[in-house]
Amino acid sequence: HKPGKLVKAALEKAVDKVTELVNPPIPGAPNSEPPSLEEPTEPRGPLPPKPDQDAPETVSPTGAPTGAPKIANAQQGEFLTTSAGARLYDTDHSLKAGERGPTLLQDHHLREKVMHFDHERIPERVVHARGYGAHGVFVGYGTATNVCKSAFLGDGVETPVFVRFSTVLGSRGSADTVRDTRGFATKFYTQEGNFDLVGNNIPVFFIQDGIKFPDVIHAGKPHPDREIPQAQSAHDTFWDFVSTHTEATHHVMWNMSDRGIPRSYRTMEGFGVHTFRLVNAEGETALAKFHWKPKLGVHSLVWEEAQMINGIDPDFHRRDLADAIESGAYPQWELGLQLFPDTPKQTFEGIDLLDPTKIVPEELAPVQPVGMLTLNRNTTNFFAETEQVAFHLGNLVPGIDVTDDPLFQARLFSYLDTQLTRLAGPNFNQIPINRPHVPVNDMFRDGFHQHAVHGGVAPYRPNTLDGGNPFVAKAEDRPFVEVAQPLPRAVKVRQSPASFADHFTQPRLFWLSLTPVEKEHVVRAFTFELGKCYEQAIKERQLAVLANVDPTLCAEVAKGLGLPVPSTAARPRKVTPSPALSQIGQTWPTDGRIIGIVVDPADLDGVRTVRETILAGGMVPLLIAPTGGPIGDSGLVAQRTFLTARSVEFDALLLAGSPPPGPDAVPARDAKAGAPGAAVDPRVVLMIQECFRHAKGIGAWGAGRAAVEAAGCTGAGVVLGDDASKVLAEATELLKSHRVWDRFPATIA
Ligand code: HDE
Repeated sequence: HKPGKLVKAALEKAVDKVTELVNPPIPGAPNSEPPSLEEPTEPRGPLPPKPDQDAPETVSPTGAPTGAPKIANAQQGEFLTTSAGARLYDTDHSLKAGERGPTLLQDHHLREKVMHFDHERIPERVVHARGYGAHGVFVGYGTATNVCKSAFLGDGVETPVFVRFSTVLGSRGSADTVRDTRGFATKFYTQEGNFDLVGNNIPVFFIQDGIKFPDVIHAGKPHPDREIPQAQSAHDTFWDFVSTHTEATHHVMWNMSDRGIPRSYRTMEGFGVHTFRLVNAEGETALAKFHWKPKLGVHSLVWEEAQMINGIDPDFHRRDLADAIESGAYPQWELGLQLFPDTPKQTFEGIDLLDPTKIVPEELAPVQPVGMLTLNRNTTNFFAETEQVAFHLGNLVPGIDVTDDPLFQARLFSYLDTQLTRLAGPNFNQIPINRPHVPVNDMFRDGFHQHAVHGGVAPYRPNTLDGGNPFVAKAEDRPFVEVAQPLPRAVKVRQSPASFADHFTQPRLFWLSLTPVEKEHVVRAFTFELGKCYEQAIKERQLAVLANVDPTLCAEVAKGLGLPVPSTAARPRKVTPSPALSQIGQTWPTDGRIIGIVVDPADLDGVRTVRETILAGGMVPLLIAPTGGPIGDSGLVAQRTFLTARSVEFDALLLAGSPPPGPDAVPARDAKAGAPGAAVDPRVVLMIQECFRHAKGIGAWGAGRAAVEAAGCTGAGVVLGDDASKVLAEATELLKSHRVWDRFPATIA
């Protein structure tokens, strides 16, 4: 046993390896070779970034362009190094006293590698932890200039943006399609500094005063004893809170509607929620609410579908957004303004504009388009961009100011404060994704994670030593100036205005504006959520709240829960419905919609034509075959197999054949030999039945019709024919209305 010899041998081996690595000529050229399954043995230039990805704008920590190349493929250069730049010869073996000996403390690379890994995670956002972002551009129409002097709203002005969508309650690794509110936060990198519009997909909020935010979030988050349930409101603490805190009722109505389970981020509206104060070049003010209107319309999942997706594809929404951008189907939203005169009362048609639990129906104040947002670039690095982006309502530009909405005011504190823990210090605006695209001269110095090397000696004002720089801007230099808003004579109180006490008129307005199918979904959502509560008293109290909204709603939910209708029901208030709140009744573009096509390799008639027509129509065909690989000798390739496909991935399903059970099929429980359906793969039968239950268009031609018959699905939205193109045309027509609404039982008037 001679350890000295062993160490020597290991050293010799290592030296050989280093010589091997250092000596060969380094090609450095971009990798143009075909992909190889072998591990590369020589250093080579970095792979080019994907065309739809690009690193954030490279500007210095003070915002000036550096001229440096974008670091799209950072750290994929030729040699692995330590963080101090020393080249490494081995990263797979720790330095040991002999092959079987103890690890040496001397091993800097081991310690550094593990140390860095140990600290890779930062605290997730306390709310909106799960999110997904993308880059894009906002183009102003110039239509807002009479009310708002912000340069980015000017005609044709292009402003880079970063948008982060999110759920509220779930933690970072939770699923996308839970029932929840969605965040819709936009950072505009304008020429007058960053403007952050940090909104939601629901136009009202749970609370009227920011001091209640910890309460509502503590109630909605999982129970503190067992940390169950994750990412949902279907539990006792949530309903305990909202049933006793009736100002949440309006928001809860939206959550329990189809808005709580969007089909896609691309098909969600966005709302600034609060009323903002706009200022024009003449100094005149107006009150305004911001709206994002998706070009594809507002569409949702159905509850069973949403629940299935959470298991089958928890990344459903982020995948959908990234795929759409990658394929060039850039999602678009039009920014619109509802405008109101800035009167001392700050109300409009009797609606208190400072109350964030109230909307102003679009029929009373139309949404006026002021610009278009297009998301056209995926992130290069999720952590660097989506995780590190820090939005803040105080990031305002000339022309847009706050109001005294007490929720808005509290948020102005929270969004700076939270970053101190999450991004570990006060220099988070130096992180590339947060940097403005204009010069920054903030005179803030030092602090954790300071990236700037500030020159000069006088970071104070007034100074003479640095030539008096930086100077404060004069009016013509377009500084941000707070509106000199006169305040009424007041006393300091912990109270809300009387108008904030009406918690039921608008929830009723929302309910009455829905179609019967949408109402049915609201009833089922309430019944599901309350059905998940254990405490009887909570269910009864929430029924009493619903009785104040609408007697039918209350009675239907009570029926589902098996509880009596409360005797306290108030007399229904008179409200005028707002049809604009319903998601049903129009037709929309079908861009980026996904159509599954079940293919029987033995019978491929029409498949190619149908696939090409779908592509030409801007939709996405997905071929589903019994096994992977090429489909017969058609030249087509299966994108899904009966094992990997599930109905929830498609917006419509076409059947080009009735494939018999594939090699890995497990017979359906009720598929007795000889029974109809036994001849068709049971997973295909299931796919058809699920699409049918979820009111999706189903089309079949030729032999495919036998599969639909085997599934026992007939009636509205099931298109059977002999001509593939005709069947597709009809199915696409159905898709324009999003779902085959007639298929849902309409039991509520
Ligand atoms: Fe937020 N909210 N919020 N919020 N919020 C945060 O900020 C907070 C509210 C919204 O993608 C946090 O950076 C308080 C309304 C979105 O990064 C935190 C109050 C609306 C996002 C915070 C509210 C929102 C956040 C957590 C009551 C819709 C995600 C991490 C006064 C208009 C932004 C962070 C992103 C994030 C606090 C109310 C939307 C803790 C105290 C109302 C979309 O600062």
